[in-house]
Amino acid sequence: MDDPHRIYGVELSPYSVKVRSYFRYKGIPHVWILRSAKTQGEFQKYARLPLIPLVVSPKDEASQDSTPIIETLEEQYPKPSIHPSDPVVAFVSALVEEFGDEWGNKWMFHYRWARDVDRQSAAGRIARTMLPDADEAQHAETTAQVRERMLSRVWFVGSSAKTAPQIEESFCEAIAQLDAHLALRPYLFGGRPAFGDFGLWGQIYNAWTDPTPGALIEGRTPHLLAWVQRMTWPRVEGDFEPWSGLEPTLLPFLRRHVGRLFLPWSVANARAIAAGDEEFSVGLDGREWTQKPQKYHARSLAALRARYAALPERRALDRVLERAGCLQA
Ligand SMILES: N[C@@H](CCC(=O)N[C@@H](CS)C(=O)NCC(=O)O)C(=O)O
Repeated sequence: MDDPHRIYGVELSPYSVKVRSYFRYKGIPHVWILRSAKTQGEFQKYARLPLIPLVVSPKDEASQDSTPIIETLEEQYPKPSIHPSDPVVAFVSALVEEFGDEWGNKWMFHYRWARDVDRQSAAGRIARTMLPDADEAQHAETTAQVRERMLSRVWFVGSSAKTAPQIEESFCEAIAQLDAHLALRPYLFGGRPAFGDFGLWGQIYNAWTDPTPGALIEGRTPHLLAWVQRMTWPRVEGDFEPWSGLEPTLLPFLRRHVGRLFLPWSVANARAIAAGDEEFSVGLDGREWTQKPQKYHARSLAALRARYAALPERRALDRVLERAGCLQA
C-alpha cells in the first residue's frame, strides 16, 4: 500500500471535510490530522498560508486550497472519475463546485454566526478542537475569544443585517430544490459523486451541524439529509446521468441561485477588485447587496471562465447555460 497523504483539517471547516470526502471516495490512503495546538508545529512547517485544509503528500509536498488539491489528485488517481463524460454535465458540475465554495459558504458562514444559539455551538466546538485538553474555565474563555473573533469577520463573506434575508431565503429555497432533485438519485449528477457534489456538500454538511440550518434540513428535506450523510463516505452506486434526466429538477436550482444570485455577485465582485474599490453594491434578483470585495473569488471566477474557454465545442452547453441564466456571466 502507498504511504498515506496527511490532511490537516477540522470538522468545522467545510473545505477540509470536502477534501476528506474526496479522499474517502477515491480510496486514496490518508490520515486525518486535527489542526490544533498540539499539531501547530508540524502544520507551520508545511503551510504557506494559515488556512486549512493542508495536504502533505507521501513525498512530503504540501498543498493548500481544496479545488486545486482535488484537481491535482484527480490526475494522479483518475478512477473512478469525478467528471461526467458528457461535457455539458461536466461543466455544470464544475459550476456547482465553484458555487458551493463561494455562495454555499455564504449560507454556512452566515447561519453559523448570525444567531446566538449557532454562535455558541460553533465557538464551543472550535474551542474544543483547538485545545482538546482545556479545563472548563479555559474552554469557556477560548469559546468567548473564538466567538468575538468570528463575529468581527462575518462581514467578510457579505453577511450583514441587510443581506441576511437574501442569504436565508436563498438557503431555504435551495435546500427544497435540492431535496426534490435528490429524491430521484443518490448524488447530484446521478449514481456517483461528481466534483460539484464535493464543493456543495462541504458547506451544507457544515450547515447541518449548526442548530438553525441543521433544524431546517432535518425538518424539511429528508432526501437532502440522506445525501448529507451519504457524502461523508461516498461510493459508486451507478452511473452519471445525461443532462436530459437531470435538467427538470436541477435547472430551477441553477437558474435561481447560480444565474440570478451567485454569478451576478461574482462578476460585480471581480469588477470591484479590478477597480480597487473598498466596497461594492450590486442588484441581485431585485434587491441591493453590499459588501467588501473578496479577492480569492475573483481568481476562482477567472478559473471557471478559463475552463469554459478551453472547451472545444460549446453549443450544447451554451443552450443550457442560457436557460439557466448563466451564459452572460
Ligand atoms: N479556498 C480555500 C479556503 C480555505 C479556508 O478558507 N479555510 C478556512 C477554514 S474553512 C481557514 O483555514 N481559515 C483560517 C482561520 O479560520 O484561521 C480552500 O478551498 O481550501
